[in-house]
Amino acid sequence: MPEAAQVRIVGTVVSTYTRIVEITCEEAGLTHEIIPTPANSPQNRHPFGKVPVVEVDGLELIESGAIAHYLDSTHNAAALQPREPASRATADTWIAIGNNYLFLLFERGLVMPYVMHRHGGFPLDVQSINRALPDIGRALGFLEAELQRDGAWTACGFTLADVFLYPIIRSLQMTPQGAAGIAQCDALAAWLTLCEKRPSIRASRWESEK
Ligand SMILES: N[C@@H](CCC(=O)N[C@@H](CS)C(=O)NCC(=O)O)C(=O)O
Repeated sequence: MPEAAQVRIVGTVVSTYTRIVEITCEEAGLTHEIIPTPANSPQNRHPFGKVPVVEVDGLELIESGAIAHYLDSTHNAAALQPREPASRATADTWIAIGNNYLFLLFERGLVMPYVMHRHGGFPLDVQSINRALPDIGRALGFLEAELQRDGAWTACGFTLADVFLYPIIRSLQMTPQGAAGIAQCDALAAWLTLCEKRPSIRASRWESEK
């Protein structure tokens, strides 16, 4: 009988946050499987109807930040978390920026309108897109300036900051306006290309990227 995966990821298969957990598992060398479950279905045990919910080590965990820190700390010698407190604060700041501002802005402004159009057959919500484009442009300008100045999100190589920011920014790049905006950001585009060389990023590619 095949051995059970060490990590069960209950969530939608094509999801930014499911992918964040997948990348963390890949980095930690943890076997994992996705139990396809829509966010707002009765089977989903997240109290606020979000995905993913993760089962690992006899625990049930929610919230990608808590999940990623747990997996990395317990199964990867915290290799994705800077040891030094100031650098760790920088990594955590980027995770918070990704979760609290970038994800919501990109998801509502471009990613979901295109998902609904391409996969749901709905007319493209041009109004929402046009409303969000100035803020998305400003966010990309901010990210580009930070990367131009520092060369990386932290001074500690590939960290959880990269794990969180990659799927958030990559999903934006998969929309026409997102791709055009990112193409104008040399440092950001180069960082995405660098991430794509990493086995954990390649192993977690969405079907639409293959
Ligand atoms: N704070 C949650 C956010 C997770 C999240 O927003 N997941 C999205 C999928 S990528 C979701 O569940 N969306 C469904 C919804 O909001 O109804 C976390 O960090 O895990």
